[in-house]
Amino acid sequence: MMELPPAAHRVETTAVEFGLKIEIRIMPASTRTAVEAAEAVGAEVGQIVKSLIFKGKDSGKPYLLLVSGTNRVNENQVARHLGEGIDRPDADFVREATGFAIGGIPPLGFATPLRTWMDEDLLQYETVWAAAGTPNAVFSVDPEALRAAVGAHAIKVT
Ligand code: 5CA
Repeated sequence: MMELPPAAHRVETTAVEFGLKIEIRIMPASTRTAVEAAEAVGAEVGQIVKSLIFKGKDSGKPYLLLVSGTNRVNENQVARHLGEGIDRPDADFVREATGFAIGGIPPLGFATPLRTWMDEDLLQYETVWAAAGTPNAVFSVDPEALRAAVGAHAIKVT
């Protein structure tokens, strides 16, 4: 197997543990944003999984939302599912909660598991692409298989 950067290797190892079949690709171009990732892999922006961290307003705890690249999260809508309001945390909080840096946050591979929800719009695609731990590493996956592997509920986020 190709040698992966340590952050991408953590994603790979977790996928294997979860029985999720993924193939990580290290791209020559940036995949830091959903638009860049879509360009790099030749997919629609909607097929890109944004792994977004939110912070519970009451608990201060992190939540992971897996969101279609074309969607903007309606925080009030999502709060109804989470049971508390949410804020967007700063980059330090995201790093602390996930162990990864913004631009490469993956949907799995965390030292401490994150409570995770998935944008139902991702499930319309046969294949989606998510970050694999670095700003130029991605992997493709069947969205339903990803949802099941991470134990996420599918919800409307918009
Ligand atoms: N690799 C791509 C596609 S998979 C990616 O990670 N896209 S992303 O959308 O999931 O990650 C970028 C997101 O990080 C942005 O949508 C933005 O919401 C968030 N972000 C960017 N800068 C900051 C910051 N300074 N603090 C908190 N969040 C940030």
